[in-house]
Amino acid sequence: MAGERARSLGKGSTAPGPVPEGLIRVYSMRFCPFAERTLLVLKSKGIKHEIININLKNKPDWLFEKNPFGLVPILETSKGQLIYESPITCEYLDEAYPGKKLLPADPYERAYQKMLLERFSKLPPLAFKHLLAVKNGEDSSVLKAEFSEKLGEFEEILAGCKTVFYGGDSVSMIDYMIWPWFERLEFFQLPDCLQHTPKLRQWVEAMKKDPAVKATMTDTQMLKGFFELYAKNSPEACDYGL
Ligand SMILES: N[C@@H](CCC(=O)N[C@@H](CS)C(=O)NCC(=O)O)C(=O)O
Repeated sequence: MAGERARSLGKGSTAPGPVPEGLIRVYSMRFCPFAERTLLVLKSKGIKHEIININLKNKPDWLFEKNPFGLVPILETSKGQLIYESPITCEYLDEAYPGKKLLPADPYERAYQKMLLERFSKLPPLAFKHLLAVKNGEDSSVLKAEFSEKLGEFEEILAGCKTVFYGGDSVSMIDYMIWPWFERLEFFQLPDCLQHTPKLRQWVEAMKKDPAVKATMTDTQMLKGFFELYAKNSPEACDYGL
């Protein structure tokens, strides 16, 4: 029932029991970029965790008791505490667990990363709309131009940083928060968007060397196979490839 490659729990399933002491649970979905943020932080900090995959096309009723929005990711602690919304789950993990801190200690630097994340939040809906437009055979050029323009802002910001990553010369929280959408550029049919962003291309190459990134990468063909089913509302979508 638990594990990265475990089949998802759907309607009619029993909610998993209490989380064992010394472990944190993440309710996830194998292809979800938001859940990937949480997994990146769990893996980067070496936090012992168990993964419960959720069937988002046939949701268990108990999912809404864990998160009123009915979305993943959700964290559950051994004390029964529940934490949802990906940036909040990641900040929680960074604060609650020892080891490498992913958010900067300096209040301005922390605020800066959160402002960047807010700016980045315009990109995922655009990427998704672009994918749908291509899939439906519609003209996607305006969406692509808008996406590229926003990406250009992130190129300029990185050039201004004069470091490999957005928070310095090692990976920090903001890099993990935005990475899942860069990993999916080909899936979103936007691979050539990096053509005019040399700094971002270097950043992507540097990110690919990060152990947490390596551990969470999903093959584009798998993503495409998943999305074919997801777009048709198939209850098999979330278990694609298992
Ligand atoms: N704002 C949320 C978004 C999470 C989200 O949209 N997750 C998707 C999966 S990628 C989901 O649970 N979808 C189920 C649905 O839309 O009903 C976060 O950052 O955690």
